[in-house]
Amino acid sequence: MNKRQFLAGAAVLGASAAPAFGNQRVHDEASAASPVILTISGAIKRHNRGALDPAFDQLLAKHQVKFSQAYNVDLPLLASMPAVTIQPTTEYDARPHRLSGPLLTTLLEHVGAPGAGGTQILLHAVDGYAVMTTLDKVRAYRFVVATHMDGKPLPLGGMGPLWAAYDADHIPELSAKPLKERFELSPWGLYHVQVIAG
Ligand SMILES: Nc1nc2c(c(=O)[nH]1)N[C@H]1C(S)=C(S)[C@@H](COP(=O)(O)O)O[C@H]1N2
Ligand SMILES: [Mo]
Repeated sequence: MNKRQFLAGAAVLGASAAPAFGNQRVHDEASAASPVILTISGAIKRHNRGALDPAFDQLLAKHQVKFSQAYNVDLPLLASMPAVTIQPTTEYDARPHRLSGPLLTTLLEHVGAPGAGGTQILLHAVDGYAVMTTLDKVRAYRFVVATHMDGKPLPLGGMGPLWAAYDADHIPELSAKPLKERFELSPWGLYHVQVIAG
């Protein structure tokens, strides 16, 4: 894919800032034992943190993310959700690898995202890579928020800690394409998901 999408993604983020929630009070979850590894913002009903803090939400702020409330996700939360395992041929070494973690739809339901198929889902990675897709596609591709590859936790600096992935070998419209063209919608280093009502 054209990497100018990096900038396009940033523009989308800026343009679709969450509406203000007035004085509604939101309490951060106290003294969580595990670091937040994913922030979900936008059109969701559940929140466990307040507005983006430009002082200390440095990476989000650099990527022009804006929200007045959001949902913090840590590894124990992901681990508490039913895990699925897929075994796609990855484009990096052309071999099948076992990727496991909860379905993205499970996570979206947890945070009270809309169920309409046209709901837009922006997947945003630590390197600035961002792709927009729809809930219809997230369901059809059975997107997994992978935490593990071949039984090992995905490292930050590699593909992790989270990799949005799908079993391209078993999705006809993707398996028909060359390996290098199957994974545009598959950001590694996923750290922010924005939900935009369709
Ligand atoms: N975090 C992140 N994920 C990404 C990308 C990227 O640049 N950063 N590129 C996407 C695209 S367009 C493809 S085709 C595959 C492989 O991209 P790469 O060869 O640039 O790694 O990963 C996808 N996931
Ligand atoms: Mo690509």
